[in-house]
Amino acid sequence: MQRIFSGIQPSGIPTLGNYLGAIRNWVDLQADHECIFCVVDLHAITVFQDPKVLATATREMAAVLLACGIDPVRHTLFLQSTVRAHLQLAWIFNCVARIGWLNRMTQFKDKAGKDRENASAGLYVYPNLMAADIHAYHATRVPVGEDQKQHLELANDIAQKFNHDYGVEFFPNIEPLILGPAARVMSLRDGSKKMSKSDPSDQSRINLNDDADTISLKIRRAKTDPEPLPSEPEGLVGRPEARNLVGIYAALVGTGHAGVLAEHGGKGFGQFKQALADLLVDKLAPIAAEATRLLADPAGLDAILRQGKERAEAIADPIVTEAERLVGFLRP
Ligand code: AQP
Repeated sequence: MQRIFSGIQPSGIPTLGNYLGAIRNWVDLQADHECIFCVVDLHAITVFQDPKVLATATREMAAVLLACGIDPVRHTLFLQSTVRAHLQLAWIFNCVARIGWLNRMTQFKDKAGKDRENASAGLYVYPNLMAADIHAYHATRVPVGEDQKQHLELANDIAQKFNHDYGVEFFPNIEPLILGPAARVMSLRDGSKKMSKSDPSDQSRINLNDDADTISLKIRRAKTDPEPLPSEPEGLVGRPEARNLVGIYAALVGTGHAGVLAEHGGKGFGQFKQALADLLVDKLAPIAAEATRLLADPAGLDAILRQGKERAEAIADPIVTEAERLVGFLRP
């Protein structure tokens, strides 16, 4: 059975984008993989987080993951900062990765924006920590959204250079799994921007804890154009907002764009948005209800995360100890 590792930042409430691009696939992968899922709080602080907000968001993220169907009994769910092996290996990888490689990372450029000099050093070396997250478990498959592919290529480059420099075959090659028909969900306010949990506008996204009224209102207010829906996918070219809403619908019902347009082509957005909102409420309301139930029992949630930490350490500690030995660190 192949080992999967994947993480999500507690940088806000998880969104519909996180759900369709990542979490939903994680749930399915549990059937035939050994899965390690992590709330990556170390990654979250590469951009300043208010400590109280971070603590709350970390709990909420864990609850939502469980509510979506992550199984903490058969698989492993834990908080990244509780397993020190991530940091130990990340430092080694900071010394293996080349500055030129990091300079090519488009996500750093996107996240740092124009004021690059003022971005944290952590944001710059974030891909090295991500490589350590995966390699600390010798995971071979990583389900990610399209936007993370470049970081996985870097993780493979780091592994190869480590193996080459130390004359070993220690870290395996990682295979990205880009799954699902809606690999990239876009902002409800701007079809050219990805839906993000840290977007300053709450109206740009559907949060997985939004109630039915909020979901309906956000979809009603979602940006569109004045034309009715086309009856063929080609008609979505140059209409990013329409394409996004059709893509979300398609991902939820499990058909392609063509299937959705065969049913809804020719309709105005008023009618289509109502159908989409109903579908979203149907799929997401049970998740929000279960997350609320889990959050009402903080001790129960902590126990699940502590068990996850112990299981994660049992795998990662021996691997990272061996990496340290290969590097030449003494353990007198
Ligand atoms: N809009 C999206 N469409 C599809 N997949 C998405 N993912 C994120 N946004 C979308 C996927 O969710 C996983 C977890 O992401 P993350 O939290 O580690 O970081 P992110 O990609 O930066 O997600 P956000 O929501 O945009 O967070 P912030 O706002 O903090 O930057 C990843 O597999 C990602 O591809």
